[in-house]
Amino acid sequence: MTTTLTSTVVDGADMVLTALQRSPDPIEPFQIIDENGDLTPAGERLPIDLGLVQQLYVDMVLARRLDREALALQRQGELHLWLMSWGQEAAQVGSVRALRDSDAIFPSYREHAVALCRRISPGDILRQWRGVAHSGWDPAESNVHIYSLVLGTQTLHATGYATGIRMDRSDEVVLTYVGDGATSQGDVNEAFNWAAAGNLPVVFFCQNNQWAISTPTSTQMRTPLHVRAAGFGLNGYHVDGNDVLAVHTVTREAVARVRAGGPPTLIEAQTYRLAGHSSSDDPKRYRTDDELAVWQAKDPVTRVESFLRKSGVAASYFDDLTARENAFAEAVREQCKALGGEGLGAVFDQAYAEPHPVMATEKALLHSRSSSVA
Ligand SMILES: Cc1ncc(C[n+]2csc(CCOP(=O)(O)OP(=O)(O)O)c2C)c(N)n1
Repeated sequence: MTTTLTSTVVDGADMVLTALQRSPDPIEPFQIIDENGDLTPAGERLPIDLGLVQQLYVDMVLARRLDREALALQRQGELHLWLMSWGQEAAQVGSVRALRDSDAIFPSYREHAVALCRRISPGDILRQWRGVAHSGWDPAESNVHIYSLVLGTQTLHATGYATGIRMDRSDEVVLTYVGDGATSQGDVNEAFNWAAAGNLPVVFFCQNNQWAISTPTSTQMRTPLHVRAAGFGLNGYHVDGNDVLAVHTVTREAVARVRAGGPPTLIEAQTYRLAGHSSSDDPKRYRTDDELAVWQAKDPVTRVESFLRKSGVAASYFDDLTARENAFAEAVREQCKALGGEGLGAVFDQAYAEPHPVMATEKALLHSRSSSVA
């Protein structure tokens, strides 16, 4: 009898193990334009809107220029810190351009291309990195909430906001950006679960840029993120995050489903942070030149340029864009310097309602190092 019982339990355990091994398989990332700027078999079957590709390309070129200028400004002492989005332009532009302006966005801290697409000025984007304010812009004007530097918290804000949308019976959708590393935070897993449990209108967009500062994705997770979605009750998508048209197509489809009342969604976009984590980071200390070269060959901007040139787009389009890019760079520099340094002391005064000794010490330290502190 005992033997039979033991045998039954063991059989049951075997069944559980077999079932676990049958969890959903990873899928290849969806791609429309490959690394060489050619259409993939999936892309060949889709109607391609060349005007849209040109618009997305402009957005990416300007975003990359903002990064270049901001890093130079940081090196010149005009910004305290800058977090580069270099290499992630397609993931950001493709996704934000799939939303309505009335859809709310909850970013992390690297979504400068998103902010530009929502017409937030370069000066407003740079403001907090210059240290003259705690944040850069009024979310009510752009429906882009302020950058969140505490990893993953924005996913809970987005989920709470989506609860409000559901209560208002509005058809708005919320999109929140999250990094691969931040998905290890408890907050993010709570947001996934509550969004699914309440069938809330939220899309979680993960830019898997392969690194969380110096920690590679491979040491951070065993199950790919898009596979994990199903366990929470989220729809899961996997896309080439360096292919702007694929990102745009996937996000448009995901957002339409959510807007129609479908389950909340997790999109995993494979991309790469081509620069350091921030202006204070040296990525050569933890990743190889060979790895960088692999991803440089997948550059999201140059592949679209190749595609457009092969599609017969006139040289004048590229010339006009270069002129526009240079004028934009000038505006970035001017707007940064126009921010002045007057608010530098105020960020300490506004951290707590009451005076705080640590803030006083840090403010005094800053005063001793800078003549422009008010
Ligand atoms: C709650 C919290 N823990 C730790 C940090 C320190 N930190 C800042 S960025 C970062 C890595 C984040 O990586 P990932 O989520 O992949 O985003 P990425 O920077 O690659 O865009 C860490 C650990 C933080 N800001 N907040």
